[in-house]
Amino acid sequence: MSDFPKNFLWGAATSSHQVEGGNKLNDWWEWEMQGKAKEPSGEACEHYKRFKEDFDLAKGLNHNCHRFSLEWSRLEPEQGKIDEKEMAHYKEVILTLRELGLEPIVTINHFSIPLWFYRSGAWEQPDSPHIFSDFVEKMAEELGGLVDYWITLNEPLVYAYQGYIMGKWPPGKSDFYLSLKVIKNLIFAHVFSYEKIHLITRQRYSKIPRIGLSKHTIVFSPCNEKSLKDRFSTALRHNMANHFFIKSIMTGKIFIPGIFNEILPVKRAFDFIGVNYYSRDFVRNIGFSAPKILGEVCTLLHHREIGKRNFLDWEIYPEGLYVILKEFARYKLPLIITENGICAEDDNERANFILAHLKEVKRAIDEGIPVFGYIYWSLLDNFEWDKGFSPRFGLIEVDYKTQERKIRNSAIEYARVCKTGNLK
Ligand code: IFM
Repeated sequence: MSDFPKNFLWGAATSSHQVEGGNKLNDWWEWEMQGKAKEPSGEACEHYKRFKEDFDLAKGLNHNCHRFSLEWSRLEPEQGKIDEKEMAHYKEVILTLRELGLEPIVTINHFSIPLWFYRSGAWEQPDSPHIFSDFVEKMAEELGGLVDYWITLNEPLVYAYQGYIMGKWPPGKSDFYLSLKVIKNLIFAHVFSYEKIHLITRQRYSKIPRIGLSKHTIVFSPCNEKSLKDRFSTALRHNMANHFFIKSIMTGKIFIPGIFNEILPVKRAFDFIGVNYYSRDFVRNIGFSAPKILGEVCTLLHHREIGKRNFLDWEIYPEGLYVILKEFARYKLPLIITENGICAEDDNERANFILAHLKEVKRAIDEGIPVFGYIYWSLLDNFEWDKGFSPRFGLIEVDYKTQERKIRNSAIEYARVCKTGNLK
């Protein structure tokens, strides 16, 4: 008997810029050409050409869904002009998935943005939510009949954090208040898109779509349990990083004292929430003025000795997934794990990682939390943004010289669970 609910979605994810190759018209390509990433994405996994072969492999691994993203810069290379050839490409991608019996879970924007949008101010521009939702409207018109599950944005806070606080991703800025503005625009962008997809799909296709976003989550623990200051910053950071974005959309209000008090056109603009979960961080208080009050991530040795770490040095902390699912139950919405994965040189670690995290998902489900799917990150080894190609997250190994695919053992172990729903 399966340990998971009937019709549970099992699969893996990719994102356009990380696997397709040749995405020359987006911000990342320019950033890479300026030598600001570890290495350029180049042809990546050539997934743009090889998607059929890759989906056949996913089917052979018993997946029944697949999450991928549309490349905005291919589809709208110039503002307002949809490229029909690219539109046909993504229709073919979706139809191929459908023919194989893989439910397409379509992310509309997974970080990379067209150069024209980037150069006119990206998500800083006050008009950005409208510009994005105009694009989304066209996607709903074209694809609404083929897609049931939409994810408007992938990890909007990660985008704002890496691009506007850490300066490690385009546009390479370091300005806390600007990052808040970007976050506000991303919230509006999601809400406008939610409304448009619903309207168009209902009117044009007499269908009710399911729309969510993929929220990056992370568990935070205080550096020193006994320090009230550390505990305070930890709680604040935990709340800001995990709940602020979702809570604003749920309540229809963006509120940060002295900074924002904005009302959204609707409340609860979600049909489900996608949870991306990888790890835990320890937090140390460094002051009480903003943004110091959110503390800083502590990398002291004693934390590093607690648990195992992945290739990128992130702690492997399966219980954190349970913690997050329990907390997200407060939103009273269906939940799906849209990303969970490990980059590891030893593939046994991947198999253990998947099973350990699935046990926590089952624990949450057994306690009544409505999780309806698990999507591993990633189907293929791929381009890990500023870190280049060295981190290997894939169920399927990619030889970047020959583009040969090799199914890892962990993929076979995961395939057994996808088939039987059984963790033993
Ligand atoms: O590769 C990324 C992905 O693009 C977004 N979520 C986290 C993954 C691993 O870092």
